[in-house]
Formats: sequence, structure tokens, C-alpha cells
Amino acid sequence: PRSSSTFYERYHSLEDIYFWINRTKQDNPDTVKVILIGSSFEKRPLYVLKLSLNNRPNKKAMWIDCGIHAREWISPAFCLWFVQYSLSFYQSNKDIANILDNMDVYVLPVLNPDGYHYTWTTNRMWRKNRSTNMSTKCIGVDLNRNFDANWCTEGASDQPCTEIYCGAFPESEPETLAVADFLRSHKHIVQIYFSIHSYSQMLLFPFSCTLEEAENHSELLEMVQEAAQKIQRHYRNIYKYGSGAKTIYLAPGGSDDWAYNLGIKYSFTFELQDRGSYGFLLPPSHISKACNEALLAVKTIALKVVEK
Ligand code: ING
Ligand code: ZN
Repeated sequence: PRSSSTFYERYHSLEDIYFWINRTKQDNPDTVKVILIGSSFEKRPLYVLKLSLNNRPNKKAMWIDCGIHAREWISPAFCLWFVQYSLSFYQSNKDIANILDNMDVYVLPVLNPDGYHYTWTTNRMWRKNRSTNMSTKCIGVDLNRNFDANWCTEGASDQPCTEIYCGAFPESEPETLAVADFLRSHKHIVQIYFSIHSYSQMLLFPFSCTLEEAENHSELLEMVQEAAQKIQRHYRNIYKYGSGAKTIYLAPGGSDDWAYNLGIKYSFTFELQDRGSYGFLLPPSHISKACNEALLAVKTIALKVVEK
């Protein structure tokens, strides 16, 4: 083809992403570390990339997870995009340098590797993980209903055959537990939490598990509003913003609410492109714009926190 796309403008199989993780570490031995935080139900490794662009002591940190829902392919693509951008533009972009000089970044490219693999081989529209249970024929738990935040109340289901099954108990799933354990042990350094989903173009913050407002609601609202305004100015695209429960729907057991209650007061869920034309099947030709929009939002919010 005349206009060929780069690696980051394509979707990648799980195997390719594991190769990419290894190559990224090898190519950046001083700045990228790979941390094994656990393994999936089917025993696939859960790798986190730690980006540490300088050796300043007592740095804070930011966490980004992608691919908690298997079919949301733009999400892992964003994590790869973010890592590549950070490593490439640290030297030349003032904003990314300001962020990375003040905080390390932990990136989990595929939180739900079993589900992601399943969408590549068997069922493109799979959402949950792939865990089995003696008491049912149905497979999978919705990992974004499995965290310990008003677990399994309205907006989740205790029926294993539904798409929003909350699991047998909070953190019943190895993927959930691995993330929760890592964040518990790093909660004093992690200042910002991002979870990347698609689709519907929304910048969300706690709470999703209740209609009550977070203690710093107005500060969080200002942050996502500024991010949405920048996206509109730069990319002529509209993102809604607000607390999860008021903007999208009541959804207990989500990771951002749990991280918020753990003490990470800047906690967000982004829903990337699009608004439903392609839905989960966003064509590869849209990856670069979708990722640049989300990147602008991440940078806007991270800069606000750094400059506080
Ligand atoms: N949306 C999220 C979901 O898990 C959400 C919305 C955000 C729920 C934050 C809970 C907390 O349903 C998608 N598209 O998965
Ligand atoms: Zn999702």
C-alpha cells in the first residue's frame, strides 16, 4: 500500500504484545523495567512496564491499565502508543518531560490477556476474562465489576452467564487480585490512576458505584473538562465528562472507584473512540487519532497534578 501504517497504527495479537514488551525493555535498558505482577486464570503472565526517565529520588507515580475488557482493542493499542510516545518525545516535548521528570509511569498493556487472546482466535466480541467455575457452564467474570467497591450491587450481576457478572467474591479473579495487590503495595507513590476502555468518548471519574459525589468532585470535574476542551480544540472531537454514575450508568466493582477509595485521589476511566459507528470494531486507520486524543487527556491531567 502507498501509505503504509506504523507498528503503533495497527492492532496486535497477544503474542506480538509480549514480544513488544520484551523488545521495548531491551531497547531501553536504562529507562524501562518489566515487572511481573501476577498471572491470568489461564496462567498467562501479567507484565507491567515501569517507565522511569530519570533517577530523581522520591518520585511519585502514575498508573495506566489497558485491556481490562477483551473486545476493546483500542485500549491496549493506547498503552503501546503511550509508551512509545513517552520514550520518543521525552527529550523534545516540554510537557511530557515535565510529567516524566516528576513521576514514574506504570503501564499494564493487557490486564485481561486470556480474554484478549480469545477475541483474536474465537469470539471478537468477548468482554470478560476466561475463568471457569464448578457451579456453572458459563465462562468469565467482568473484571470491571470484580473490584471491592460496593461490589455486586445495582449495575452488576451475580449471574455467571451475564456480561456484567461480578464473580464469586471481590478480587476472586487472579487479574483483579494482581492489580489490587500491586496498587496496595504502591499506594503511597501512585498519585494518578487511569483505566482505558472503549467506546463512547467519555472522561469519567468516581464514583460509578454510587450517585454520591467524591470528596474532590469539583477538582476532578475541572480536570476532565479541561482535557475535553483541549481535545475539542485540537482534534474537533467531542468527549463527555463527569462522574461515572451520572455520565454513563451505575456500575459497582470498577477499578477506578476502588483505586479512589484506596487513596488514589486522581482516578479516571477513559472511554476512547468512537461514539458507536464502529463501536468495538474501530478500524486501524482510526488508531492514531483515538490515541492522540487520549494522550492529550492523560497529559493534561498529569500536568495539573504535577504542578499542584
Ligand atoms: N464501560 C465501563 C464498564 O465497565 C465504567 C464503564 C467505568 C464502569 C468506570 C465502572 C467504572 O461498564 C465499558 N465500556 O466497559
Ligand atoms: Zn470496558
